[in-house]
Amino acid sequence: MPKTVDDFMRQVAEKNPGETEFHQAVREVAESILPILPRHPDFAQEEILERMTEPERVLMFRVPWLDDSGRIRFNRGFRIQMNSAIGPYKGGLRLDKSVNLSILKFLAFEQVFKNSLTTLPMGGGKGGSDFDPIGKSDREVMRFCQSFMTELSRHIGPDTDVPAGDIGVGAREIGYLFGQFKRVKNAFQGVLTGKGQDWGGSLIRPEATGYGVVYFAGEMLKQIGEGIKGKTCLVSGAGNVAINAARKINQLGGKVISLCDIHGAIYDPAGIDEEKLAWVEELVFKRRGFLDEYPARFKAEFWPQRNVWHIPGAELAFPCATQNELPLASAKELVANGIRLVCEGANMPSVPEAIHLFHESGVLFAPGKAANAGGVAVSGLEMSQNAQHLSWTAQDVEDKLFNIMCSIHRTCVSTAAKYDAPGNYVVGANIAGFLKVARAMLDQGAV
Ligand code: 2IT
Repeated sequence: MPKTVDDFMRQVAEKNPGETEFHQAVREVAESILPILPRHPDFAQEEILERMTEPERVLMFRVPWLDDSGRIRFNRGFRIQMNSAIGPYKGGLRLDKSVNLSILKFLAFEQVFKNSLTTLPMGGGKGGSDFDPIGKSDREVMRFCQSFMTELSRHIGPDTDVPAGDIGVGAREIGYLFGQFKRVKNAFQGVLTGKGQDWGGSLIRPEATGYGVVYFAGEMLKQIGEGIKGKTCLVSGAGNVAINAARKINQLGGKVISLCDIHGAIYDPAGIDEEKLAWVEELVFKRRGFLDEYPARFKAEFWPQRNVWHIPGAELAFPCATQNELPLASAKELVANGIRLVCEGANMPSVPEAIHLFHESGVLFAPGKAANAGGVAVSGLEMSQNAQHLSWTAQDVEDKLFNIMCSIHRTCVSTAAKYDAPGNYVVGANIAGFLKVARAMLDQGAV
């Protein structure tokens, strides 16, 4: 008798009490995988899905640092080494005050399936800290990163675990982390991705997640004989993913009318073109400012403490901010306003009820683990370049990124069709991501 999703989730919840985001991510996968286990009795017999929900290793550590006044501060550091069946652990580091064990386990779990979909040999991991970078000086961020890496350096390596950026970790933080790793290990190694271009980074890595999301949406639209050109788009977020998704939408002839951050949303009906995006990029990453400055510079409306989903007039939506940023009420607004496609740039931005509504309403929907895989895919390409001690041109990397996104899209479509859920990208991504890892786990025995 196959387990029901509720039975399966009861066990997961008992073993991981209170970890609501982790439960949410596991349930979504279990809903896709449990129904297919009768077709793959080995996977059920060997408890593959059950084992996948148990991290191979969880590291939690104290991160002490001195603030600018000389006062001692400390945060909690984490690295979840979730699954190494198909390659070294790979996944970002997040610095945000919301970080806790549940958030990082959900992200690490998602990363396993996402990395499997990229076609590259990468296992899944995630890490970070509840350190809040907002309002911290450069020097404080540096001291934090150095302390964090002093501990993390014992547990990572180019063939073991290769972290990268995520929310709150960009070029600046990767630089400080890399410098400290090199110092304590006396080794110049490709142990992080997202590095600076002068010291082992890959061209297009900063753009990759956002570009990949839009390439994926383009492939979805191609299926119905359409494209990005001429489409009005809602984008949420104002970080690396949102900015570069907006940039690619512009390049492909679409129009972006929104962005948002922790203080609120902007609505710019004329379109957020490349000049405006360059200004936002400088605001966010150089001046460390917020979008409430936008209307003083460009003609736009600013809604304090609102998300972007109530804004009418768009056909495509790209949630590129954070988990659960798109609640059911917002999904209802999107559907009522005639949205036709939702393509996730963030990890798990749509709540399960929102995804359900999109499916019911005939809205094309792509989950983050497929649509935002371009970021980690180009991280994989950065690892290849490091291993070969050479670097590819921007055009080379972008062509490879495009081909990988097309391949992920094809895999989702064909897998969904094969397992009786045609057009369902959630089912396609979950099953395809699962199968490769599951086969590897089966081959490798009880480890
Ligand atoms: O969510 C993600 O895929 C990332 N934060 C990027 C991970 C990576 O290793 O590039």
